[in-house]
Amino acid sequence: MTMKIYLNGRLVPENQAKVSVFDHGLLYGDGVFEGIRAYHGRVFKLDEHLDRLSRSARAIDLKLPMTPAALAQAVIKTCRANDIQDGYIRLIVTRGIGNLGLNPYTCRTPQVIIIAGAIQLYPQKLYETGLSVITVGTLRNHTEAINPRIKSLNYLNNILAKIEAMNAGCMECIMLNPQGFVAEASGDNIFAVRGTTLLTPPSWCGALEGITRQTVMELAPEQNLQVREQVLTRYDLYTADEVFLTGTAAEIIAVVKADHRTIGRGRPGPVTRRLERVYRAYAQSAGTPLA
Ligand code: PXG
Repeated sequence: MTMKIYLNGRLVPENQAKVSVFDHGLLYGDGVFEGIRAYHGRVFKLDEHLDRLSRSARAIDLKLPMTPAALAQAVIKTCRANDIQDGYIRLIVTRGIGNLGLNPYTCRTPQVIIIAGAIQLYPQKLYETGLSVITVGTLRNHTEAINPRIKSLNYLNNILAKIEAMNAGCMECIMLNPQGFVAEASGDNIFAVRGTTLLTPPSWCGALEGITRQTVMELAPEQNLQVREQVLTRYDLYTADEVFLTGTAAEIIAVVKADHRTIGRGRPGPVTRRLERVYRAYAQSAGTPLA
């Protein structure tokens, strides 16, 4: 079946969904995006994703050409047009067409693109065994270079980190910030479990304010778990009872090895497994209905 892509107010067949070679999204990675999940005919945390998109756009001085309400309607319309019940939605706003110079103000009209399709998941086996990760040499962007709170189209920082991880035989990595504190993984947030406390780096340490991270922080108290945003070093990961990653695609996944060291007992721990279950149940029962 041909996918229908939302492009500036119109749904077009995928082979006609094209952007200009002069779009600054392509020329400079100048733009913002969101990766959103649909579960059982509902869009999960749509308003939270749209809020973050608005903040990302503000942060790069990009004026969104549509209101959040109109963007929400466009997301829903695109899911419906593609018969999406469970899937992955990529919402992209590029700076638009300009000339070859950097100047973003030569770009008149931001381009809004929405792709709703199938989701690429980690194999189930990895949830059962847990991930091995390594700390990479590529540091997370300095907050005063490109703030990692911005979900921008410029993902080279994360891609360079991912390359190091893949070449070392790992699917994910730990990225440190320029001060040497733990920031996040290349495409996921990170938590350490110490007793009944969940520790995660504050966003100012170089982490994206993940929607999954936020959801875990909200679900934790009901599970008698405390959450603290805290500056973490690798010491905190190596000595943790459990470590896990959170993200829209991965949901919650255990980390059982970091830098060839075994974390906890070397298999997904009880807190991580419980949160995985609780998160999945919640995600499958909440959200903006598509019908
Ligand atoms: N940190 C980074 C750097 C991310 O890119 C997360 C954390 C987790 O945030 P959410 O809101 O998803 O809980 C992300 C987001 C993909 C894909 O297509 C996923 C992300 C980024 C880029 C691509 O799977 N994760």
